[in-house]
Amino acid sequence: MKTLTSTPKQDGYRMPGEFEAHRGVYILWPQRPDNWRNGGKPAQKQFVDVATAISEFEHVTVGVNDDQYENARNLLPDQVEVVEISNNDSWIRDCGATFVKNDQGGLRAVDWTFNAWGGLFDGLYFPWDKDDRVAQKMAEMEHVDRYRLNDFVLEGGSIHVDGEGTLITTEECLLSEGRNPQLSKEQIEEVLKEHLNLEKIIWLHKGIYLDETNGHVDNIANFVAPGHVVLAWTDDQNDPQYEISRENLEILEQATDAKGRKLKITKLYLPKPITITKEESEGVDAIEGVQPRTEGERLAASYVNYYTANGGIVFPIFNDPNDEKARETLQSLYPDRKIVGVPAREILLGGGNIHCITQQVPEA
Ligand code: KQY
Repeated sequence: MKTLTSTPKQDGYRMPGEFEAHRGVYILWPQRPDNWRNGGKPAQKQFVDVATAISEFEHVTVGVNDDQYENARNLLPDQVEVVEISNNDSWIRDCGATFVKNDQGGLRAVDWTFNAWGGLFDGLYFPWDKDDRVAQKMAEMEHVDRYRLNDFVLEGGSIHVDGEGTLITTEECLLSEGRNPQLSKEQIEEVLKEHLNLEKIIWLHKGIYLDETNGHVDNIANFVAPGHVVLAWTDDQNDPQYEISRENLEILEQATDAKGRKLKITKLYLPKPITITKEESEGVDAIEGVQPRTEGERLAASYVNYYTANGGIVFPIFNDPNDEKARETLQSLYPDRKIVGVPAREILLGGGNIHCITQQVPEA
């Protein structure tokens, strides 16, 4: 694997939309007891369910730390590949590689700097050195060259692209103090355009209320297809989420994409607010410098945090009346894909959801 000094745009590589064909997907195994309750056991069960659901559609590789290899191998079904990939926690959407491809069958990895969602400013844990090496290891395993950005912090969950030159993100995250405070908004745009081969960036204001990632876009909006965005929504005007979603709707309604198209927008209704129980809170080791899990705290639950697989959509369900409504909406958005709901409260308790624990490798 070579580390390249050019940029994907210079070399004719672009980031495809998640709805384009995949070679497979990576997941990392959860275990840290200061993020996952009861030593990660309940979360591991739901990661197994997610990996199993996705494996119906495409090849799944699960990366684990050495001390969990045997446990993960025993719990995961045979069709899921299990390999050792050292990590600090299990959010491969954020620490993993972003893959770019060209029209001649070429595939490469973009390896951003990862600092656990804000580094020493407001990051969620320390250290994050193993996480920051995950993208390089993925490039090695996929036998592709990589672009490494030592001076630019980015998580994969903070961006979505349409594969035709447009990216959506949030100001709350990309302009946050803990990422790239030395760069202006215009300079950040330039880095993204150069490394993902883009012409247009649509800036939403904020992500889901109380999202500990500083408002990742992958919890609030996604491209269904070029020209079509799904947006997390509530009609409850007393919910702080209402104003956030309404502002984003206005931005999307006024936006045009890289091809000059107006966007079609579909609302995906949120579950009712979900909070941490006493038992859940008490199951997490309280460690200084790590995001606390306090009883009664509201979690950033959203159906938008789904994974688009080859021929399928795997989305989180929360034992909520809106689970069924979400399934219907997703089925109408993706008539040719099978819609699979997986109970995901344990993943939510760790601070993210199904999209956050996956990272696809596009078909070259
Ligand atoms: O939502 C994500 N993309 C990651 C959440 C990280 C939470 C760490 N506790």
